[in-house]
Amino acid sequence: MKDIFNAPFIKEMTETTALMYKLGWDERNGGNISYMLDEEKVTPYLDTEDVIREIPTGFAAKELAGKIFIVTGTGKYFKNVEKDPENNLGIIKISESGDTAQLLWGYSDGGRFTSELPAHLMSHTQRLKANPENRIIMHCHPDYTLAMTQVHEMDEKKLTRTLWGQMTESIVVFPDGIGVLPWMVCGTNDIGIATAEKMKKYRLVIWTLHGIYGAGKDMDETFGLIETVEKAAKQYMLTAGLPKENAITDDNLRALAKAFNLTIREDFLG
Ligand code: 2HA
Ligand code: ZN
Repeated sequence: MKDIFNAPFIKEMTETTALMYKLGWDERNGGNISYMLDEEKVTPYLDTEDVIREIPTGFAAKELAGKIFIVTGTGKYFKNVEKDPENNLGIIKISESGDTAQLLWGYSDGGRFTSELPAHLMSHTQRLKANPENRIIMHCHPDYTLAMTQVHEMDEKKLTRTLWGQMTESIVVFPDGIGVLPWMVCGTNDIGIATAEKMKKYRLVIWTLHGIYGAGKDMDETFGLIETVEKAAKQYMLTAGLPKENAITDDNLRALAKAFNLTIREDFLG
């Protein structure tokens, strides 16, 4: 067996959590990431039949039976993942019934996966239907996005249009727009179901007064989606209340869609 501490997926998790912490997106135990790993990328490092312990998932993730994920731990700090990945991360395999996660590696102090596992697994299920290449679900609490949820109407069309209007790159990066949930209790199956419902249509979902979810085929795509929303939200918050001299028009957005061959949510314009 190769040394798992050299596995590319461990490096991706430690580098990404460290970067997110430094950006201020993941205070204390805030935020979580789940990354679906193709079995052949895991077997050089781990015997995927060797189960350390079984942990109930709290719901039946049947469609993900046999799938392997590396997931941040509950109560763990992104700040600490890089210095102790084996305690702060875990590799789990979803059982046949979907209601148990078989721990293959990690959570070394007896811990378990993020409390947001329902939202993650239900979102993986929906995003895989939309795009079989989807691998990552990422959740965090970026400042400007969060601030915006206090002062902007939390309507999907209006919020997306505002963010598209903040900078030229927005619509190029997220032409499919942003789903919005009202404030809800986090860590529950209910918020998981509601998030996954939005993930049928969107790769980005904002939880009002809480944070953001992103989905993508790899870390760069997923991180890039959230980073771009956060940048646009920053523009909004930096200029909120100031008189606007210039603005991106619907026609500008249509021109971008044409130039970049984007399938945009046309009904979010006008
Ligand atoms: O895991 O961010 O939503 C901490 C959270 C809960
Ligand atoms: Zn959160």
